[in-house]
Amino acid sequence: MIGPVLPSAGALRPLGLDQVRLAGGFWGERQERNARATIPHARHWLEETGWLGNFRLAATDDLAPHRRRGREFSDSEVYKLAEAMAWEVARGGSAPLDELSTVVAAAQEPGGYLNTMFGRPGQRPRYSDLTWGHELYCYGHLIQAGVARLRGGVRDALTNAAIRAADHVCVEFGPTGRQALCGHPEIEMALVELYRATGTARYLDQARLFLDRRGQATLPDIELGRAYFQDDVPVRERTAFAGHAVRALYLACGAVDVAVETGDDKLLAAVVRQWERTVATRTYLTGGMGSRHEGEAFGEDFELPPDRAYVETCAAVASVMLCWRLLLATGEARFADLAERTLYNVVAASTSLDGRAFFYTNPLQQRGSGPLLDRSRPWPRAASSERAPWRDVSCCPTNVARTLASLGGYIATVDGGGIQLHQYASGTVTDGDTALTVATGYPWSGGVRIRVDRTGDAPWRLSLRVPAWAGEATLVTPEGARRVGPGYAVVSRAWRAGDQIRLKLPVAPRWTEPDPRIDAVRGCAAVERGPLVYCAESVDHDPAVALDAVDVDRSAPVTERPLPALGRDVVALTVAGDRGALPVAAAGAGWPYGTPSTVEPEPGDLTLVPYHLWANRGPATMRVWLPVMSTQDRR
Ligand code: FUB
Ligand code: ZN
Repeated sequence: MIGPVLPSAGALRPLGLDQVRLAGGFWGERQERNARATIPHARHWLEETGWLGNFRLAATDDLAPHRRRGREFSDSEVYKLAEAMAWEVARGGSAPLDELSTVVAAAQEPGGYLNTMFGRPGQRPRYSDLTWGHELYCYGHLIQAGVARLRGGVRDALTNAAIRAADHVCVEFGPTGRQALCGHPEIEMALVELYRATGTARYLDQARLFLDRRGQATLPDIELGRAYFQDDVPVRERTAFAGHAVRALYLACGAVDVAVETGDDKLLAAVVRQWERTVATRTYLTGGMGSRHEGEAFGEDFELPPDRAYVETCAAVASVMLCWRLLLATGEARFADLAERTLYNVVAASTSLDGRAFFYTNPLQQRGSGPLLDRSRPWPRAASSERAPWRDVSCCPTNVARTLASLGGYIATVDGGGIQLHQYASGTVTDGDTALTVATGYPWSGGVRIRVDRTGDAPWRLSLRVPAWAGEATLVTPEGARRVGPGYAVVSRAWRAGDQIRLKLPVAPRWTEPDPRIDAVRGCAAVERGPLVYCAESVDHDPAVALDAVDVDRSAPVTERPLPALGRDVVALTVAGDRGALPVAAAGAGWPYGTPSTVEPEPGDLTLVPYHLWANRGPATMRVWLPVMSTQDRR
């Protein structure tokens, strides 16, 4: 079985990307685009920026500090791209991985140390800056790339480099080694996966050691506090995810992995509690996490401003990774629900329609459109409303690339009694002598058809997730139709080849309101359709419409229409509202406060587009949360 997470215990066992093959449709097309456009694009930029060249220079010991290019963690982008390529090859595609592997392996030092930033003549000594240096973080990504290769059945220069690095870490940071931690968690889950892939117990022991060491004030008290790297409170005692969002979520992934492999139910329960609180109070409608630009961090409970939302793409990838681990451990649909929301509304949003430009942050409101970006150079994080081809900190594109290449491994599972489908994507699912074909136009339409192509004689259960947003769905089986509620709709029978069942999910548009404690969007509503969050984008409206001042009429019907400019099957929505009156008498006079305006706003419809597709038609302003007209304002 080939997949990114293969636990030895838990409620569900994942089916690998060799068993779940995506074919067309929303995710199949994105996976294809990832292979065709994003992976070569990232490969180009790794060369262009010199981040791959660093390895070549390191191999010849010619890497004085002034010659090294990129940030302290740029090695990890090479590893994440190698991981993406490894999954791509493993699922039957092709990618120039051998070259990357050779270049990486040649830079490794005797004893297993590998980092282009430290330890060579003129550079700072190795492990002299564990707080910011990212050496162990980079190993984590190297090890994950090595595991991807191993799972694909290949033992090559990359896997050897990963194993040698892991062995080096176990000696250097083991019980009798440095009592130290990396400022950026990541290596924990990588070591557990290497343990799973090789059976070598010391990798698991080392992961547990790192996990237990964190929260003991091992790292220095920096300006942002030790909470920034989760070294303020032991992971078992934490109540919600806090600090730097990617760090917090990667650490939680490692904690689940350690808990599952060591049978530590208390640790698993602690992470589930933290996840619950975080989802209840610190998560955006899109599934995005991390509301603060300062420290790229989670905010306080209900601190979820739409315009200042940080919502780093990597945090969304990490959240999907965590949801998948929790789903496998517990079998509970709520984890697949959040993974779905995050995949459709942040991971899918992060990449442009051509697969060659990327968001780093994913705010829910864009106030200024900014310039059209020149695609020939990297850009800072928030230069424009447009996606950038590359950034000086380009952790997100390679993270999305590895996720899409391995997406087949996040769709379906088995248990003793049958198969569970957690995400709906057209393609095939096989497990032993059972084979299914899934055909769906999801998320544009709500119908999912599953045909049994092959099966043994013994009865088994097919479980289909009904998302919480659906409320209810219709399941049509050979025995007839029935209503099914959120969770898993289970069909248990002796199947025959040719049997078909259909799930009909209600994807009609619906209004959604925020908890009033999210002050920043109180009095607003958003429109969702199926798993998709919608937004108003300036390019669909005439310039007189002030998106930052519009109101919507929730009592009027929401209508649907095709929007082929953004893709086949894409559905746009129209809502009634007004074109935005300035709300106070003094507005426009250089002071944004005053008595309520008596000027009647002009009625006007608003077009809404799927949030994940915004900013594909040039620079734009945008908002997800729409102020709702009070009853007396309705005409
Ligand atoms: O520090 C490495 C990566 O860069 C983090 O995960 C991202 O948040 C970005 O800061
Ligand atoms: Zn990132």
